[in-house]
Amino acid sequence: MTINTVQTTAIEGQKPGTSGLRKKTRVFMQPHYLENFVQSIIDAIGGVKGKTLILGGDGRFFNDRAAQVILRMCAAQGAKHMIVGKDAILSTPAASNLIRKRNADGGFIMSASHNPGGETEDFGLKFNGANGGPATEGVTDKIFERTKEINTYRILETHDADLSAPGKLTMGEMEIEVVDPIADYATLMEQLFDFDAIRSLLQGGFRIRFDAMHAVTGPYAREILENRLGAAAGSVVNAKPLPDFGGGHPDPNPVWAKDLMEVMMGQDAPDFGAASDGDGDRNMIVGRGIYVTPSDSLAVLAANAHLAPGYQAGLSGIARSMPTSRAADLVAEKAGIGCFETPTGWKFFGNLLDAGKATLCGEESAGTGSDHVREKDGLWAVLLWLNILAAKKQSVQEIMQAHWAEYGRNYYSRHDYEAVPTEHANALVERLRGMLGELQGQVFAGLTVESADDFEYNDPIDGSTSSRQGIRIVFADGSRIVMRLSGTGTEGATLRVYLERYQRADGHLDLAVDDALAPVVKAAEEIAQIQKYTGRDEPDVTT
Ligand code: VG1
Ligand code: CO
Repeated sequence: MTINTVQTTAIEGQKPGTSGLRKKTRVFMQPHYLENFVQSIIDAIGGVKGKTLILGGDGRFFNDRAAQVILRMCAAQGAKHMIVGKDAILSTPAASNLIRKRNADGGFIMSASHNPGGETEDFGLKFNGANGGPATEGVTDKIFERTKEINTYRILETHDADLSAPGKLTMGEMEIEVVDPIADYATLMEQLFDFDAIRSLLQGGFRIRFDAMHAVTGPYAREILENRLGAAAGSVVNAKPLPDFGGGHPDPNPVWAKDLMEVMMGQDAPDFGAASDGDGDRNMIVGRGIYVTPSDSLAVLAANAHLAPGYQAGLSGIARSMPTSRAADLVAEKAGIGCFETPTGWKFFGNLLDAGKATLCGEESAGTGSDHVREKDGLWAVLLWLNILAAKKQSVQEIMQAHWAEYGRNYYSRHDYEAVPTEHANALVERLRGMLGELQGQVFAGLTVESADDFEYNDPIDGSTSSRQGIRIVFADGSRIVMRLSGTGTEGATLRVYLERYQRADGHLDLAVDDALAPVVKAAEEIAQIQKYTGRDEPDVTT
């Protein structure tokens, strides 16, 4: 076996975004593309010599080839032990759990998450640190710097490792341990939740439907929901992971999980519906006849988490990404616990979780999680919901109504304008930045601007600052507009417009969301001239 040192040249555009590097699969398949990026990660973390690392991915097209390259590069550079999911598959939360449980130095996760997969779609790679969480901004900056100067990488010349069954192998001097991707994760879930109570619920006629969207959670959901908890066979649908996710967008929202929405809104709907994304870290929650926005879901989970054994001591605090609605803040305030507002992306929650400042975290994009791992976790959220439903013996609808009656309701929606020419999207944002100083006191669609800024986050734990994290406009009645550009897309720019309007508990709690938000939508258009800059009359996706 020979270690090859391969000459290469820096490749432009290898800057990790909100969650790792995502590109068209064919871009990743170009000569040296993946290798350059992997070497840059290895260099940025000070090498892998003697280290133990986790490797897995969501099973999308090129997952299998990329895994062999990463193994050969780690073997060439002295890694001691690689723990790999069977067939190089691990959901993102399962990978995070393995890093922590096995005291690994970090892990590679091959996924572009909610982005579509396939040879003509997207691929991605990210690195998580020893705490199990996404590399911090500091580390991703280092990786990017390294991609700009790299001129060689090292790789072992050898056969593919057989990852098709659990067991131990070697590659050069490196030990490879192939593990069952589900077992440790399922055990962790059993420790956190009251499986007996959930089992009684499910066996007492409570029907569920979990849509795995042909992505990585299918086998996890089958094992946990059907095999261990006794949900009726067939409760998990689209359970077979496919390299192209069956041609769909594995993004659990009412638009891309349309089938599930139709079933849940239809006649004889199950009591509870849920879906997860490509890599299993997102969740969508739907009750019979009621969609729960992710922001509301975070608030409800926070208010009721103590009903699950793993959280019975209560929460130390709650953290949410800035564009997520302020529903969780109201729960934190009432409970007298800490409340944190971070930039978009799970990497910003890691320090708060490590320091014990927050127990639950969430994002409006259907990501919820806790300190049990350092990633958002789709099935975890589903199980916490089921645990709460079992304990409260109420329907999803009743739980939501009671929640709003206690805290008031944050009507919320996100409008996405996808594949907008980058210059146009940048021009819109630049124009807004230039206007921020003058907005206060101005009236748009009857709403008076109380404050306007470009969100800057000062990490309370490590003191680092992340600026330009999104334009935030708050109105006197508590309504809010946030605008930012996506950091996960692979084509042009995606403008995300987040809209929120609060109604107090004694206000209107049962408006149609569109009606409730109409003035905020109008104000957003007046302020940002979205139609003019994007050339669109309406958003491509509304969630
Ligand atoms: C999106 C979401 C963000 C999430 C990120 C990764 O980022 O808005 O909340 O953390 O995806 O999720 P952006 O920059 O496109 O808005 V996942 O499940 O795709 O890794
Ligand atoms: Co994901």
